Amino acid sequence: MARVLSGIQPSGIMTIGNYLGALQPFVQRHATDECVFMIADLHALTVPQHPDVVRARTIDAVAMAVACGIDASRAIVFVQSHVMEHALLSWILTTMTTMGELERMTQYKDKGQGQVSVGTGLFVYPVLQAADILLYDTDIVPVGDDQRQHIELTRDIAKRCNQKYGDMFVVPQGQYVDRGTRIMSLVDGRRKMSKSDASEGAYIGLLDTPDVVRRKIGRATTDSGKDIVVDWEHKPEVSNLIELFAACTGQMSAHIVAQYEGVGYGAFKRDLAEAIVACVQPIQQTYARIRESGMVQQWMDDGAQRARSIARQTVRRVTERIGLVPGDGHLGV
Ligand code: AQP
Repeated sequence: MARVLSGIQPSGIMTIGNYLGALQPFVQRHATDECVFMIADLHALTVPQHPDVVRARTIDAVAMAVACGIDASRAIVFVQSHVMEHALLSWILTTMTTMGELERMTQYKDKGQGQVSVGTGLFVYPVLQAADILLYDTDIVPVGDDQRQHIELTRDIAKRCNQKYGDMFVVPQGQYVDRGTRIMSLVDGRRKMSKSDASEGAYIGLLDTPDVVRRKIGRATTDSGKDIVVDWEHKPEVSNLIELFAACTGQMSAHIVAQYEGVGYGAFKRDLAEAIVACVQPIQQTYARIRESGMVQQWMDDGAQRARSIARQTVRRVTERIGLVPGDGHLGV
């Protein structure tokens, strides 16, 4: 069985993009792989956050991950800050990473755009991400193409450490989702749909009511034409709506295109909105039941315990190899 690690930042209500691009494919791996799913609260701190909001969103994210189908009794579902080994290994790996490597990462530039000053957390977070992955001897990391640079950095760090200290880490493989599972913003087809987008109209949240879904899709950007075709270069917004329709219904986009030939955007959007409602409603019902059940704390505690037992073995191996002295209760030994 391969060990597969995925995660999500509690930086907002999860979107249909998070579900179709990350959660749903991850759930499908339960049968074949050993699945580890992390709520990346330490990563969420890399941009300014209100403490109450981080707290609430972390709990929401655990509940939502389970509502989306992650089985907390099979997969290890945990909150990153509950396993302190992440911070320890992250620091150790920081000492093995160069400024040049981090300066080449484009994500911190994107996320820091428009900010008066960029926090160092945003700059070094690829190292924390490397620690998240290497801590669990992860074989496979399913991610979007935008994460390719970070996965390559993780692999470079792992290989460097293995060369210097003997086999210390499993070198992970990135598994990249294709375009169809990358959902773009409803107002700009060239930008990814994001849960922290300042404009609520840019995304479908998994807790959006049917009326909100209909309104957002009704107002989604199209273009002055009327052809419903996939043409990412000239019609990115329409292409995105077609892919979203296909992903929600499990159909091929070519089938959607054939079905809506000559119909016009209005009828297409109405049907798309209903397809989205049908996709998110069962998740919302399960989510409501989970919140009533009061199970979230138990899942978090259980997940942290299981995650910690793996993370500690890795930290023990690493600290021993690099020369840190074991001590009572320190370094997970
Ligand atoms: N639009 C998307 N389409 C497909 N997959 C997506 N993912 C995110 N957006 C889309 C996938 O969701 C997982 C969790 O991502 P994350 O929360 O760690 O960070 P992110 O990729 O930056 O997601 P967001 O929603 O855009 O968050 P914010 O707004 O905080 O930056 C990842 O597997 C990601 O590929």
